[in-house]
Amino acid sequence: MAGAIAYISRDTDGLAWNKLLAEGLGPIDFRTLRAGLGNTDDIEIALAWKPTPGLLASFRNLKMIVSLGMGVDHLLADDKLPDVAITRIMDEGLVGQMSEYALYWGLWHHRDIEKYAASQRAQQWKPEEFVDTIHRRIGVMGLGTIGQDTARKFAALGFPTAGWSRTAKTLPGVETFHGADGLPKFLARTDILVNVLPLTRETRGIMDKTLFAALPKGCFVINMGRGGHVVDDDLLAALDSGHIGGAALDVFNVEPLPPEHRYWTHPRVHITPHMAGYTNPRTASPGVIDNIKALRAGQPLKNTVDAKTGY
Ligand code: NDP
Ligand code: OXD
Repeated sequence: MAGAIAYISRDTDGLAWNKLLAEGLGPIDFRTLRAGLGNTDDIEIALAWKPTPGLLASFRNLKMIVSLGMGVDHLLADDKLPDVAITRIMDEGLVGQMSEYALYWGLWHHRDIEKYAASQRAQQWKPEEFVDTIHRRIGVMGLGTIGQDTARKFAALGFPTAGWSRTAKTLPGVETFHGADGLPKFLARTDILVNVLPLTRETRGIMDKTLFAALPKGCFVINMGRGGHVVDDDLLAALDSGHIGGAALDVFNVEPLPPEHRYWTHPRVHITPHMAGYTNPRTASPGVIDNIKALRAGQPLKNTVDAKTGY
């Protein structure tokens, strides 16, 4: 039998992955952190979500790390990460959920649902001022797998939609901006900002007072990238001043969000517990199976991660 596949996650037992990988690969030696890894010299492949720093370096015969999240900052934060191939899941189910999350909050804000809920509580029949869809400008920061899907879906609903990326991109129906020079223009035309950047050296803290000041007054912010993108005090100050109209936050600098954090009670902050996109083994496993087969056949891998850019 080929080398062992280790499932390194404290969140779930890995049974679904074991079943799906065995269906795709035939008999496998599948180990889990929860049940015990046995002799770690046997481990050839590690499927990992937030591994303890240094753990992967102790697997002496490791050949490939598979990130169980589409984000890989949890791996690259480990300064002892072994020098082996790093790939990430590519999960169309997760991508769809992420777009749903952005669409939900975007439409919730656009259609004033919170005001109507308050009117209902007061038993008031009170139509709000109408904003035409063609006048509500959506801006998606990060035009990768998730950002492109999100931008396309907003554009399909008729919202003027733009995206911002590191390198130049063309996306039908979506206005595109890139690089530091493109950021101010992108922000100035954005009424609902969706962040779905990866967390890297360059993007950490990018959502700070300068960025918020460059957005039009009343802009609604949706963060489903990473908490480390946001300077929390700057966001709170922008919300308190009314410059930022509201924020839907799925990810935080510290998770779980500490009980004393001001976000919990802020009237214009909406919190979800890092649930915008769940890794779905059913939709994520085919790409992982292909990569395991490719690794064992000495063929090129897909969905590789560039440790230099950090994504
Ligand atoms: P990709 O790697 O496919 O795309 C990243 C995008 O960000 C690219 O368009 C890239 O530009 C752009 N980018 C990277 N660095 C910069 C920069 N310095 N300036 C401008 N743009 C930049 O990522 P995904 O779409 O797959 O995922 C994005 C992130 O979403 C993940 O890293 C993760 O943090 C988060 N996520 C959150 C989840 C949740 O449940 N909340 C679930 C899954 C993911 P270019 O195209 O030029 O390379
Ligand atoms: C991911 C996540 O990166 O769930 O996939 O955050």
